[in-house]
Amino acid sequence: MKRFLLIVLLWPLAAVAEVEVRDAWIKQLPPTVPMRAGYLTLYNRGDSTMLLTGASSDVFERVEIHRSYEQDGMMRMDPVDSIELPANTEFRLAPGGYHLMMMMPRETTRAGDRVGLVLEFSDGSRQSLQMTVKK
Ligand SMILES: [Cu+2]
Repeated sequence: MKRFLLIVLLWPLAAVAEVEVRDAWIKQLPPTVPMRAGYLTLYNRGDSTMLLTGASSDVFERVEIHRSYEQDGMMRMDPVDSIELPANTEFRLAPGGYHLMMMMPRETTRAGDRVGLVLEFSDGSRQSLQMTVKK
């Protein structure tokens, strides 16, 4: 029993990830819209560069990393393989720039719902978190 408690108490320390994730959210859209953007802030607390290399969610068939940009007065977006996260640097995925393209929803979501997301990094680590659905 004592050993079990010790493991439980130590677990949160062991699980601290090198990249901190904050303010993860998705825009609420009707289920008929096949894609929506997800945003979050990443902070690399480590002392070496990390790459965000992928993401997945139980609620969406596919999640891609995209970059929005303006060209000839039109907003466009392209998939990218990864996002570079230099050591001790914050990186924001925000409207008008980088985002997670959440594609083909498997469920209807409503404002206030939480959607699970798994991020994959270049060191092989994964991080599970919740995104909040917002209007
Ligand atoms: Cu996109």
